[in-house]
Amino acid sequence: MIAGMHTTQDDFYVRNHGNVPVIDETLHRISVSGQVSRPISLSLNDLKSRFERVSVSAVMQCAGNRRADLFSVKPVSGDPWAPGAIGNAVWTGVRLKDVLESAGIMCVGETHVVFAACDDCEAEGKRFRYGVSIPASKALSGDVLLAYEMNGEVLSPEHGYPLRVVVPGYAGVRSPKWLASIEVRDKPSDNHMQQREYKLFPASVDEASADWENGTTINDMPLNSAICEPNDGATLCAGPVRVAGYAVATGTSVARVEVSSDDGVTWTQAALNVEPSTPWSWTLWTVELALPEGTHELSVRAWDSAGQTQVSQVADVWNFKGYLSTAWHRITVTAQ
Ligand SMILES: Nc1nc2c(c(=O)[nH]1)N[C@H]1C(S)=C(S)[C@@H](COP(=O)(O)O)O[C@H]1N2
Ligand SMILES: [Mo]
Repeated sequence: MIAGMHTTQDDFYVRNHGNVPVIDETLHRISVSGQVSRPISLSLNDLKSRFERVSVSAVMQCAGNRRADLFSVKPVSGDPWAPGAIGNAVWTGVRLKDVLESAGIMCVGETHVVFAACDDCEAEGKRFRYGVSIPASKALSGDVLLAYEMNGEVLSPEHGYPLRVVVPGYAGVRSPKWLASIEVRDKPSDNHMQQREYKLFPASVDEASADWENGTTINDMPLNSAICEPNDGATLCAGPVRVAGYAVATGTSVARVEVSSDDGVTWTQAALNVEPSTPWSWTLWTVELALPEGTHELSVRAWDSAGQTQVSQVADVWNFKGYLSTAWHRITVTAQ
């Protein structure tokens, strides 16, 4: 079920690689260092009083959203997310751009903005603090926020209190919660989260053969859509059935959403509900299908403003880490 255009904090999925740190907002400082002419250390109060307060409505989604679908081909590692590792919220805070500019960011050649967080993670027998990076070009785009509110409420501990990064359009992994520091430098973060997770490999590669230097770093999220209503496996009354869900595009916009009950032979176009004045939100859609008695497989696919669509077969997007599961979303329902 999608309750509405914006997902409440309580309904919003939570993805934590480590603990939920307990942070005293009055003592917490965020440092900005590296290739800057004026390294700074900011309290939450400094951020709120020195920089413009701005809001951006944007989707947060895990690169592993819809991973569960990939298991039908071959097992993958990671949490078997259904289509619910996604939400849309109004994020409020300050522009990362404004903070970087006040520190005097120096971009010479390839430049990255490296974030470190406060949570302790563990992988390959090592403990480390969560950290990732984004290219400076994205960091300076104006829509990337250091956010302290979600839907007008103070961030809850699970969603990153007191401060998180929100990188609209990028995979959730690039939006660290419990932000501790920002460093500007000439290469991406050395952190395990950047180097050994959230990289895309072809189907022929497995855990043992993966050359991590050559995997594609997942930043921008691809076109995707999913059916949220009815539930997979539901039993319904035969006749007109309301089918609803979301579609999401980054960089482009959702132009069309279609639902099929005959494996893509024919399609019915859905009505779209687009949030005005933000390119980073999801598009909600609904359609009414007349379903006769029997068992039906329903599929959805979206088209974007560049005329691209989703592939039909899960096998075409399978990868051993289970990222970017974007084939047509299919559910099975029984009408009686
Ligand atoms: N510090 C920190 N930030 C993090 C994570 C984390 O484990 N630690 N998980 C990331 C991942 S993989 C995702 S998908 C999003 C999820 O954000 P949410 O839990 O607020 O929905 O947070 C990202 N930011
Ligand atoms: Mo994620």
